[in-house]
Amino acid sequence: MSGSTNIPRVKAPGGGVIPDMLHDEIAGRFADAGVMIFEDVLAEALVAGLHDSYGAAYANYHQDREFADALVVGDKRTMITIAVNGRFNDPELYANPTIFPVIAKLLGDDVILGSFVSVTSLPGSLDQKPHLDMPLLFEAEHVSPELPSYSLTLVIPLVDMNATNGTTAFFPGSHKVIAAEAPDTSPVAPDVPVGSALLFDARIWHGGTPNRSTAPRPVLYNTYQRSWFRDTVNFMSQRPLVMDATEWAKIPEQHRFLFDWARPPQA
Ligand SMILES: O=C(O)CCC(=O)C(=O)O
Repeated sequence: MSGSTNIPRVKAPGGGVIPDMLHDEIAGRFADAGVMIFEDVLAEALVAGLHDSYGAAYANYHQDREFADALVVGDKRTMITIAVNGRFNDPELYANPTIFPVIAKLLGDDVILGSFVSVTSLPGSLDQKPHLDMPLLFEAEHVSPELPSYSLTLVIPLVDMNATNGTTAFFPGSHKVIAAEAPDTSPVAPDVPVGSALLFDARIWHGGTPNRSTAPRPVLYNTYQRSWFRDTVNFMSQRPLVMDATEWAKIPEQHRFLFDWARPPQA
């Protein structure tokens, strides 16, 4: 196991963006732990608006059953594709000025946004089995811990992630270990309040914790990938990225590269 047993937290000085000179150091700390929390990166009002838009468009998924276009990822827990439109079509979300430079440092400048979804746990959901979101890249597993990151997920809570609503528990450093199951240690289950966000490496062991509240707990899950990498296991029955030509036109030129691979017809 690597030296990391906790989840590093990063806060931009004065609530601004992180100076360029610190990106290498932050990327190094991320590479060691495989998970990192970025504090106070989104205005609470912005997240409240996203929560409203999410509820208006996706409440029909708040049922304990299977859907043709969503994935059950655990007990009362569903992965839902969120269309990049309205409030969700916002560079603060997909190219956040504090977090994105660190993502680009870790994945290279030709990084893409591979999927844009929510994971929503319903009241009464149980612990999710610790897992990796996808199989390791090479069958010769010993190769994997040596590799730099190739897929990172940014979790943006739409309600506070905590022991009541449910959070995601991580085994820091486990992305550098070859194992068929999660480490035999206690995971770290962080509080991630609305306005903060959490980044994790696809190779880290993790699992959602129970939702003990009376309301659904949606979190946005933006997965960034090196341009050559595709997730071949989680999107068998739903599209990873949904965006029509009108929304495409609203993406500022400098961020188009994130979406180019999924460019809609007529865009
Ligand atoms: O619901 C959560 O907090 C974690 C979800 C998760 O890890 C997954 O669906 O892969």
